[in-house]
Amino acid sequence: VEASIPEPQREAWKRNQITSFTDKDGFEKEVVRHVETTLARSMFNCDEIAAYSATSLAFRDRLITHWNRTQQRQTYRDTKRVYYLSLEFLMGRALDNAMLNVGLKNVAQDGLAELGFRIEDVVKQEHDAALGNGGLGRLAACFLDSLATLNFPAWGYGLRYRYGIFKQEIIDGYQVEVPDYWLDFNPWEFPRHDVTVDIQFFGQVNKKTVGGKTISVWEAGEIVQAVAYDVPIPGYDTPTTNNLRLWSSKASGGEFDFQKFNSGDYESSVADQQRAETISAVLYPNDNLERGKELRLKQQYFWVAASLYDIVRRFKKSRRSWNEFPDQVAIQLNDTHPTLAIVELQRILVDIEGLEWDNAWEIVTSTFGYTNHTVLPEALEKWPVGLVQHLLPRHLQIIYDINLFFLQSVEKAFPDDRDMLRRVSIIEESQPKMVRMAFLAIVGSHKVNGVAELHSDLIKTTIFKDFVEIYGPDKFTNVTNGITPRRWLHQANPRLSELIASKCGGNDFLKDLTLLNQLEKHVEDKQFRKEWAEIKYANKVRLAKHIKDTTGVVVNPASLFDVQVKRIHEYKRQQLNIFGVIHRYLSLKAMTPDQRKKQLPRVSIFGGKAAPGYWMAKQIIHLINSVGAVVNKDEDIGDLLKVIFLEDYNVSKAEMICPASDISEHISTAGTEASGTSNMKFVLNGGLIIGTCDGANIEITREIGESNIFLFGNLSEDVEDLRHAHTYGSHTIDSDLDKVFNEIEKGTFGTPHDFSAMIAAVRQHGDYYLVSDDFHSYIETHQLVDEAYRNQDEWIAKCITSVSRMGFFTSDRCINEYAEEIWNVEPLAVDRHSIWGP
Ligand code: GP0
Repeated sequence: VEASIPEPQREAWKRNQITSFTDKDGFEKEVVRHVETTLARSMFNCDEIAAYSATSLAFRDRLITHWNRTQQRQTYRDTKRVYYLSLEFLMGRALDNAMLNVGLKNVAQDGLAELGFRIEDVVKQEHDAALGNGGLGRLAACFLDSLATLNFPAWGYGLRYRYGIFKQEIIDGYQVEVPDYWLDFNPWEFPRHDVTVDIQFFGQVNKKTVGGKTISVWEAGEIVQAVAYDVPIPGYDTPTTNNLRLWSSKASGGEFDFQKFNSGDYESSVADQQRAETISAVLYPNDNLERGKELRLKQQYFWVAASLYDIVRRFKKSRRSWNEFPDQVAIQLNDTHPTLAIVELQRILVDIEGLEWDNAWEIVTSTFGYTNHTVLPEALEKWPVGLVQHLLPRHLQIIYDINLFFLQSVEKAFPDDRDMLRRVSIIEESQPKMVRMAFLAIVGSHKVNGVAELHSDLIKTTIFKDFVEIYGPDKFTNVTNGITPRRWLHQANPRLSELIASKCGGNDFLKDLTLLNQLEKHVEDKQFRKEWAEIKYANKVRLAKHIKDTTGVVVNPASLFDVQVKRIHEYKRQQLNIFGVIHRYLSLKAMTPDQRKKQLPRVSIFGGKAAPGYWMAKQIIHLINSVGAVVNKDEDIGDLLKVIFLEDYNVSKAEMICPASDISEHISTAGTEASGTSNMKFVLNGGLIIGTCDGANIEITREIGESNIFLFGNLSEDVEDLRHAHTYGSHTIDSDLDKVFNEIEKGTFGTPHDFSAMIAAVRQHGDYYLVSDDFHSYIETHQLVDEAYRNQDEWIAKCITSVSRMGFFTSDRCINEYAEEIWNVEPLAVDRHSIWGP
């Protein structure tokens, strides 16, 4: 059925074009209308939640008209689109971001005030959209913001989990996980009950001959329906509003299986329904760890198949030949999670569209790009061949064929190297056999990138070394990560953003972050430094209040705030930090009261979630809380040291924490943190960092200068030898660290047994993460931090200088690099006034 309105009737549509509010009165009208109609309330029962809901609905209406026009424009121009496939989108809150991006926050603030609300309280009613674990998911969210801001025709595709990352509670010093049911009221999504795709699983493959040609037909064993939910993504200071499409699973064929229903098997028809819904029920809460669960593989295929169906359907509308597919479509794989998309597109082209294998494969490999986010072996995805066979029988055949042709070409190029074939095979000949997803992603893509220079070099010399030999170095590239300055400066730190704007010629720096370099000429300006310091202090006061409200501990905002917030992981080394804190505590205890008076007061702030099954990470959380319990009530120590664990670290809390840090910790074992992105957020908010020579820390140092960062520890090129020496040589641990361990073992911080495994990991089990090797240099560097902080004037100068040199780390730069080097797409120029035409 043709849904497009015929030309003669379009006049009426154009006449009745929706106009969005632009001023306070218009905004208020919309809020009142939504309170009284959509929410069926009135001024007699409008609480902050209702005010939040109505404000969101008012902005949502605005976004969706922009969204419609953006889609019309993109369809009309029919240029190449980018599709960003990510199993995680860690979006955080939407309202504040929407208000700022469309430039109407002031209007909303005034309007809400007249209606009886403070905008800060209204904004806080929103539940974070937490469909991600950490860096990888948040990167995807920053990319969406940049893609829209830069007017790229781009879509995100993900899963609409009913439960996002769990809510963390700390009970008796331990992490407890609580489900995050976030969909009760979510004004930011549009269910598209008309956009559905049937996804099949299990079954068998039959050969059929059609017109003299043998084709494979996959007969389904089970069908599940994917339903689209659209989330509008507003660009900053542009009408472009892109789409994030999230798929939700449901039983196909309506609510019930009517045959079962009618034959009296009501319960089992409800059970089928629930089984289907399980697919998109919950986000797997692992960061940098893959656990090979069948349901996870089902999620991956479900999401990838629905997304590709949608992409292909859109491509087909313009009736081009298949060979034009890569000119119209670029698909980026955020890690290996969507790698089945490569196989699925090959299947569509060969089995359904009838293309020859080689022709199809050429199209497939020209379409995909793959981003690697880690070298940690435990995070590299592998699926048992048997499981893939069972769930996706036709896909396994295609994987075997892809592998066969690939290995044949390798054999041709390296005729005498049999071991090479074993090493690079997509199928690992282990017991059981495994499909190596990263290798499949490399073979099926035209570009592979790492996320920081060191990381991109490391993948070329370690895990993907053979592939560089096979394909040559040009297939591998680097795109250093970035962050959106809209959320991570303008939204999180409005006062600093305003101060910066006053020195950089207005808000243009938010769209061209290199304009920050204009700050540098004001570094010596006393008044400017003073205002800068005042803003930092106010942000610390705000965090101190949050600490008091949530933990009961009173901290002095004049202390040095030392922050480490990120997922808890042994490679990120929160244990190094807490051992350092214990060392500081012991030193303070050993001092006379007079000596103590000369010490710099410090607050050590930790936050982050541990994967529910990651026992050691949970022990680290417990140790931090146990140390806090002792130190925070020690009257000898008072303000000199406080140790805080902030519960339930998430995006909205990060927006409060980043602006309040003096120094933050990015202290992974060299070579293990692919990039890190919070390092960028902290520096951009006028905090300094202490870190190892790892990930993006290295490039941050290059940009801001060595004198503005506190680097310590062994280098990545030495890690292997050190580990080898621990295992095969004698391993004497650092003497200061030994004292820390002895104190823990004395029971100073509670039952020593609770922490014995953490200590044994260093003392007895080879200290894989090099905690002891880096301890001395870590402690010394923290002394340098203390000294530097005593000179507030110079400290502030370092902060300002650093911010002025952070232009490189905007995700806008990143997206432009992807667009040019990997996607070959161009932005669509937007004319703010022409809506219907080209
Ligand atoms: C990498 F492999 N990352 C993974 C993963 O499973 N989850 C995840 O969040 C992160 C890296 O650890 C990172 O270094 C990186 O910057 C981020 O992906 C985005 O590239 C954390 O900041």
